[in-house]
Amino acid sequence: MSATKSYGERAKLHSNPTAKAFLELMERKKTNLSLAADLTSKAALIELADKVGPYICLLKTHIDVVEDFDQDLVDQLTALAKKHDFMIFEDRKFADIGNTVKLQYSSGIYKIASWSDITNAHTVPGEGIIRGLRDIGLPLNRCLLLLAEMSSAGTLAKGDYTTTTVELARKYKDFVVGFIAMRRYEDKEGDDFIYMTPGVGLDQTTDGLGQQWKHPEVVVRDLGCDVIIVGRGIYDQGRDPAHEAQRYQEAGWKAYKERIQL
Ligand code: S5P
Repeated sequence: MSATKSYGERAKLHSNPTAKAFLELMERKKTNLSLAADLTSKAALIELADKVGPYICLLKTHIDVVEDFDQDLVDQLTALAKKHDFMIFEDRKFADIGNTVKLQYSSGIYKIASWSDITNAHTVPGEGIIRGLRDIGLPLNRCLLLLAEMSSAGTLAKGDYTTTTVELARKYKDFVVGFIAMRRYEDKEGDDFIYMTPGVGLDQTTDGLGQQWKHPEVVVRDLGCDVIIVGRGIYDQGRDPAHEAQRYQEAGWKAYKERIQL
């Protein structure tokens, strides 16, 4: 059962090189915190990533909200990833047919596949979306998360949709390394998926727009997820991002330790 194993033990056994490197990174840096850096200015995004970098394993971007995006932003984020030892996850939520997502992933202004270690996709279109992204990502050592559930109120990603998404992940294990999910699913022989969970907050439970925030203890210890994704809880106005990131890192790590009972 991967839920009770340490990230380090799981890294040793993992067959996907990027997932392996990511699990090793979490163990080495003692953090399961991902920053959701939803900022619209390049300078602000770089400043936030530099401040919060020491506390995170993963920087999650929405690169298409940045108003002054350029290649230099990518170069700077990549340099910060090296400096602080974190990986990058462009939260693109691909949702089209295989041929179209190949173009969206590799081309256009953002060229996501050239810099983002991890990206994600909805399974609404069926398995062609995974095959298209895999054609581009696998040769570059990238990997994919599938959105099996969502954190927002009234989400349609549930029941059979979630079950089929998990089956698709098993079918394309060489490229699909985990899920955006609200809880850990039962393992089958040979499974070791990484569960990343948004909708995490220490101080508030909702944003008035459908987002639902849960405590890291619930998400990691009780529901078995591996990575907490936190945005506004860290960078909202009036907060000190480095201080908040440290709080979330400590809370996430404590919950993980309790889960694996070290
Ligand atoms: O179901 C989801 C999936 C994702 S990736 N719910 C989410 O909130 N997200 C993302 O997580 C969302 O796009 C945002 O970037 C982040 C949550 O940010 P917060 O400010 O609510 O913590």
